Amino acid sequence: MIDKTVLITGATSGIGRATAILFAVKGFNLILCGRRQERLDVLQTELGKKTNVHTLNFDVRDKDSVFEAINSLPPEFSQIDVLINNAGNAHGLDPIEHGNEEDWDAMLDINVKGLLYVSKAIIPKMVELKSGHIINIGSTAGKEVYPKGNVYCASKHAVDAITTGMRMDLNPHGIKVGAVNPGAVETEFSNVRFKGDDERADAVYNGFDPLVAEDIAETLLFVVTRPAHVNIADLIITPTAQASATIFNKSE
Ligand code: NDP
Ligand code: 8X3
Repeated sequence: MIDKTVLITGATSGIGRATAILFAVKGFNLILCGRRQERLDVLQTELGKKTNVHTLNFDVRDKDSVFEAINSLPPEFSQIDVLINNAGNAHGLDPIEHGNEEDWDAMLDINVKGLLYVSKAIIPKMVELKSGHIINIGSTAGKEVYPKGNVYCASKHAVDAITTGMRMDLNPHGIKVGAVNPGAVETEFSNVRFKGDDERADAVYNGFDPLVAEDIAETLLFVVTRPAHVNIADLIITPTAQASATIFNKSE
């Protein structure tokens, strides 16, 4: 058992779920968050056989729920050593003139403001203890903009800026801050973006080998297990077939 507690948002699917599974095998204490209770229950049962697991059900958009959930942690889980801000999604892929305002709200509220609320609930204790590690899941979409990506890219550019700002502000307190920025990872991401249109979602990954969630989980394990004097500030990871947000080496 590793004497470190890791809180992962968006642990019910994709990157967060794969990270929870790998970190459980490695013996980290885990606080797993999401909105889908039945998936949290399965994680609690399965991963609870390997390590200490506590689950929290809240919507990161709901500020009060975020603070209530994190403040309700039992004493044995109340010192969070590592925060992985992973919850997020794209909603829609439309030119700006056809953009759906609800999609815009969702992306900015979840990917940006939700990340801030969760961080705000956890940072004060890290500051008090003068230790901690925050890893924000950004994206290649936070490094470059692509056609129709407008607001999703803006939300991930915001994550990029917030990560840099957090690193500067938390530097005097001995807290590590960094980002992991994946390219195309085959998860439920595209199903959410295309609102359950599986055919359109699957087509995103046709003709090349995308990353899988476990690739990002292994990367996060590397980031978290560096010695105390080493901080991975910013890391981009793409499929070999992906050269930029729009350049893919695809088979016909
Ligand atoms: P998934 O859709 O598979 O997982 C998203 C996770 O976020 C789910 O666990 C979901 O849980 C949680 N989530 C979504 N909305 C909320 C909310 N309002 N409140 C609380 N939790 C929420 O996608 P990925 O695993 O791919 O995405 C994880 C992160 O990686 C995101 O930040 C995404 O932007 C980023 N990313 C993904 C890439 C990809 O190609 N897949 C590439 C680059 C970055 P629940 O529904 O149970 O609440
Ligand atoms: C997810 C990667 O290229 O679909 O952040 O925006 S992309």
